[in-house]
Formats: sequence, structure tokens, C-alpha cells
Amino acid sequence: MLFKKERGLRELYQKDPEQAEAEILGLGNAISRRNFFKKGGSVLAMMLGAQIPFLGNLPKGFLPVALADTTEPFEIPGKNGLVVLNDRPLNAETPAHLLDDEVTPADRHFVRNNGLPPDLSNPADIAGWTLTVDGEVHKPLKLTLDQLRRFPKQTLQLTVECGGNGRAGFYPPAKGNQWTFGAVASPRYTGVRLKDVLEQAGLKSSAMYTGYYGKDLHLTGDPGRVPISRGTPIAKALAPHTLIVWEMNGKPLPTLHGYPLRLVTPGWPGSTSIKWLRRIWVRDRVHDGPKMTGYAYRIPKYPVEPGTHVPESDMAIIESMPVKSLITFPKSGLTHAKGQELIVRGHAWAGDLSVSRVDLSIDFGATWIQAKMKPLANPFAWQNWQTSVAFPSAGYYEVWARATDSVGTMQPMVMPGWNPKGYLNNAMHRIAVRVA
Ligand SMILES: Nc1nc2c(c(=O)[nH]1)N[C@H]1C(S)=C(S)[C@@H](COP(=O)(O)O)O[C@H]1N2
Ligand SMILES: [Mo]
Repeated sequence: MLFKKERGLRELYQKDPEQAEAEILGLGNAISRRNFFKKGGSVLAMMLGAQIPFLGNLPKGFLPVALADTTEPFEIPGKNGLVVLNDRPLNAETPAHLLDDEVTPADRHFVRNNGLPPDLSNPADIAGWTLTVDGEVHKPLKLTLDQLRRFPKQTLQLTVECGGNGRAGFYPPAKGNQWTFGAVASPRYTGVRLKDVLEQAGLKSSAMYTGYYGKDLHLTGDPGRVPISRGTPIAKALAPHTLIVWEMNGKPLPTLHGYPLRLVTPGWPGSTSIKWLRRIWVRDRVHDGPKMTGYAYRIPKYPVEPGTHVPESDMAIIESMPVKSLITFPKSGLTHAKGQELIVRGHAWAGDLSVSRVDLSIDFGATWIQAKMKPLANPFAWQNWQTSVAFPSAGYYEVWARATDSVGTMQPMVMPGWNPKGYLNNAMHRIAVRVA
């Protein structure tokens, strides 16, 4: 297989332009440049929306600038305005100003795949879908989708953020998807409590951790390899807001988000919310599936100097995510009329905790204005907030947002604890405002 590690299109273009061109065409492996232009010229023209009269002169390895400059060189079906960070596996984030909805619509929900989504084109795959619950249980279960629907139904707004959201802000840089701010979402999910299902299976006293398995394929395409299998301590699995869901915003889960079934572990790294869920393995020890061990989704047990090599034995699994906020209106870079108040709004969330306040600054942190928080939909929904700010004169301003959680911890202004894989960057979000 050609792709062992994750690799973005731009990176690929630098290293292996012919392969990149082949990837654009979805041909999967290297083809000759001559062939590329024979088969590819028309595809490229379609993507650009225009013929390329001098196609033959386009230097090897030059991604047409019209594609390189746009944040979305590929259309992801069902998505609107997302920035593609990697196309294999697919990873795409939502620009902050497109996350303005109080409840995230499906077309604005970020996508984070570690492998290849399962092929569900055969209706029998869905009709025959089962969820297995085994391991440290008295009565192993194999539930059909209909059987799952018989548990008490729950609908909740739940916030899920990728553990690597904000990675782009770390220095020295960490490898992996360079998420900026947009790998977070808070849609309304419908499903059942994981707790109710685990109780039907009857947890043994040895039940300590969960291990979730989805139906997606490893990047190599090898059906014997699992792209990701993570879980949580049993207490989080039994928490009332941890759900097995089949609907997002009142509609069947979109394919990219785990149709027909996914787990949602709100407030914890998104990687514990396994999509295309088919098995829950109750463990008598900390789960050791792919991406549970080593450096994956782990941070040093103590603060380290940026760039330090940390031994694996000193890495601890990330649990609750830190307090964070986002300014979703207005879009950064606007010009605002002098003398008029500017409405600023956004969201804040705090892992397992709640948000106690959100403050804004227009003077680079010297003074702060407390934002008004709207009523919280339910625990683990994000907290919508809004306020209006007045600027004393014309000029360049930044609006900074800082959330504080229920135990008094605030977002840092600068990069928080550096860690080898670049997780948990909850530095404040800021937008630029020109007042004229
Ligand atoms: N089966 C499966 N579940 C998965 C993943 C995956 O690659 N495969 N990615 C995880 C990660 S790292 C994140 S952040 C979330 C992203 O969910 P989304 O793609 O619905 O936004 O899904 C998690 N669940
Ligand atoms: Mo993630």
C-alpha cells in the first residue's frame, strides 16, 4: 500500500507531485504524467471550472494556484465551507465563523477519520447491523438496531472536540493534522444511554474500562487491522450523558459521522466517540486497542519544556478536555463602523466541568468585559454567549475571548503545556476588527 502514514495533499505535492496528481484524480496509485494529462486534464478543468489552455506547460508538481489558494480544494458531499486538512484519511475542520449556530448543523460538523469509512452501499449491511457487548459482562449481547431502539430514548446536545484541536498553535510543531480551532461541534444527538445497555449485559465486578470498535477500514485496506479502538474508564461509560446514538439533529447520522451507530463520550477527546460502532468490549484493565497506547491521545504526566523527548512511561491518557471558547461572530478581519456597538458571540465548553463565565477583551487583555451566557441546553452542550463591545476610536483592534470553568481555571492567552503530539491547546481565540 502506498499510504502508510497520514499525509496531506499539500505535503504530498511537495514530496511526490505525480502521486498527488494521481490522488486528485482518485486513481489511487502513481500514473505517468502523460496519462495524467490525458485522463486528468479534463478532471482538473472540471475542478477549476475552466479549461486550461496551456495545460501542457503546467510545471510538474504545481498544484494550480486556484486550488491551492482555496481552503476547500475538494467538495465533501454534505459539507459546506469546511477546510480539508487531509484527504486520506479525510480530515476537515470548520472555520470559526461557520460554527455560529447554537446547535451545530451536520454540514458544519468537522470530520476526523483515522481510516477509511466502511462501504455501506449494500442495504443488507444496515439491516443486519448488530452491536456486540462482551468481555466482563454476565450476559454478552448482540443487539440489532431495532433492539437498541427499545431502551429509553435520549435526545441531548453534546459537545465533542478532537483532542488535537488547536495543534497548529504548538511550537515546536507537532506532527498530525494541523487543526486550528474548528475541530469541535455541538449537535443534538438521539440515542440511548450506554449505561442502560451495559446494565442489561450485567457488568461483572471486574469491569474496569471500555473498548469500542467501529466498522471502518485501516488505511492499508487490510481487513485484519483496526484503525482506532479507544474507550474510557467504566465510570465515564456509565455517566448519564454518554450515549449510543443513531440520529444527529433529528436525522439519521450522516455516513461520515458514523451511520448507522456511534458512541458519544461528551467532554472527552473526540477519539473516545467511536463511529460505525459494532462492538463494546468491557475490559478488566485499561483498554489497549490501537491509539490507546504509546503517545496517542496521551500527554506528559508533568509539565515539560517545549520540544522535550518524554519517555513513553511518563505519558498519561487524556480524559476530560480543558475549558475553551470560540468567537463565531463576527468573522475575523471585518471593518466595523466607528461609534457603533459590535455584537460578539460564540460558544464555550469545559470538558466534564461547566463554564462559569466568558470574558472578552478589546485591549489585548488589559481589561475584560463579562459576556452574557444563554441558558444551557443540558450538561455537555456548549454554552452560547453574547455581548456587545464599543471601541473608543478608529484603528486596529483584536477581540479576545476567555472562558473560565466551574473550578476557576481559565484559558491561557499563549500556548498551554507543550506535549509531543500537540493535544489540548486551549489558548484563547481572537479576532481582528478594524474600526473606521
Ligand atoms: N470508527 C472510528 N471512530 C472514530 C474515529 C475514527 O477514525 N474511526 N475518529 C475519532 C476521532 S479522533 C474524532 S475527533 C471523532 C470525530 O468525529 P466526527 O468525524 O464525527 O467529527 O471521531 C472519533 N471516532
Ligand atoms: Mo480526534
